[in-house]
Amino acid sequence: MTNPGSIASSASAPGSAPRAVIRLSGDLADFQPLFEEEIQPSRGARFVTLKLGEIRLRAMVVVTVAPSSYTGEDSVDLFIPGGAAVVSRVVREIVELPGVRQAGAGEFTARAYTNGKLTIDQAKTVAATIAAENEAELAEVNRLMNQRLGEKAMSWASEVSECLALVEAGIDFADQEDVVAIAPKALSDRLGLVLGELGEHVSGDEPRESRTGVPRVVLAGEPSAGKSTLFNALVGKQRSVVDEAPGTTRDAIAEIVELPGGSRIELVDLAGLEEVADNQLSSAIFQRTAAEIEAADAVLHCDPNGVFEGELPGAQSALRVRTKADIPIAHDSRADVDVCALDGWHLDDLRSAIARAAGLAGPSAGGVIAARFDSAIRDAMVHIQSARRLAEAPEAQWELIAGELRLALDELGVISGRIDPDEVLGLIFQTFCIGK
Ligand SMILES: Nc1nc2c(ncn2[C@@H]2O[C@H](COP(=O)(O)OP(=O)(O)OP(=O)(O)O)[C@@H](O)[C@H]2O)c(=O)[nH]1
Ligand SMILES: [Mg+2]
Repeated sequence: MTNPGSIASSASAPGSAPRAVIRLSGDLADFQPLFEEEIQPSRGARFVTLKLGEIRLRAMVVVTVAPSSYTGEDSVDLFIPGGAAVVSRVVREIVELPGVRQAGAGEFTARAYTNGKLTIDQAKTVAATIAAENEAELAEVNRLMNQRLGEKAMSWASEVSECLALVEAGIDFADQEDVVAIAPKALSDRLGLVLGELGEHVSGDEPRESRTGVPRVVLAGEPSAGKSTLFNALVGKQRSVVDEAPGTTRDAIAEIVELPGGSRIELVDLAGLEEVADNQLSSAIFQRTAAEIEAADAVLHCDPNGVFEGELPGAQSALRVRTKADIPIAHDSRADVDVCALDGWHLDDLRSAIARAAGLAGPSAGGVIAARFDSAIRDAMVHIQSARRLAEAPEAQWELIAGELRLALDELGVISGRIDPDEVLGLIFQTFCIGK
């Protein structure tokens, strides 16, 4: 996946800032035409002059030299004034140099991996940490990494390879009747043990079918949390009644909302969740609201205090939204997104977060990796199961068993990272941002 050549890209966030960082990696000679001074392959920071056509720009560079740089290649970090126009001009000048091109997403880290600077697990952690958009996602990434799946896959793979070696030995000595490399029963037992362990590491859910229809996203929270105001702001019209009195919304109100990337959701404004349902009507409203929350594809938990205490009905995890963010709070907000529906502050961030929560924005890095590993484990289990069935058949077909075990090993190799990691790498590095 890594094309050779020198690469460059902006490594700081888009938009204006006091300073921007542009990262270069590859052959220093390729970058030399950009500088008035000669760039020596020696580690350290120095001031240089950049040649941008007629313009001269002073900049600071930090040079790191192969093999001790991040990528394992000669690398230069350029610190320049952070105006958007300056940054794009400098990047354009660099990528137009012969031998230099714009770095692809995750390419710096991909190079670090291929040059032996990072293990696959470390590269995945970099990817996942960058991509994790909220604490819940980060926790999921950590859970995944802490399982040390790579190491476990290695031990499963070594057990399966041992079985395979014995089966192959049996095939090689098939003409010598007294040599039995492994008895079918012993093979079946050993494979049974591996299957048991694999089964513990596969997630309970079958891979999710692609969604049909429009995901339903509900606004939940205490009365007067500002749900209806937020609903109207996202819908773009005064559809739901807003009032300062709590308990204004009683029935669920739904509208289709378009999100960034063109995906659509059905946004549902709900009644506030009261602590106590004190009469029959409010009890009925509570039941209806709880049912809506439980059935939703994504829940926006609205709390103007940013505290998010108390469970929502149903075990759903929710996106935490601090509403009324124009009103200061005396403590840190625990929200995933802080918004003000009155002036639209952070509503774009909220729209993107909704798309992700509703599963519309493409999987997160952690999710991609988890899903790929999960399917590798499932596939390995399928092959080991068929090897086992073949071994238990009255007439064991050793060639077929060996074939199944080889396929199982290929799948386990995806997780342990030892065998052809291209596909996994591709998935991982695609989830990176450019410049990392
Ligand atoms: N300062 C400020 N006030 C807001 C904001 N959003 C809503 N409010 C006010 O908060 C009050 C309640 O707003 P609603 O949108 O009706 O709240 P709700 O959660 O739908 O309330 P119920 O339907 O009763 O559960 C109204 O007086 C709104 O004007 C905000 O972003 N900032
Ligand atoms: Mg309301």
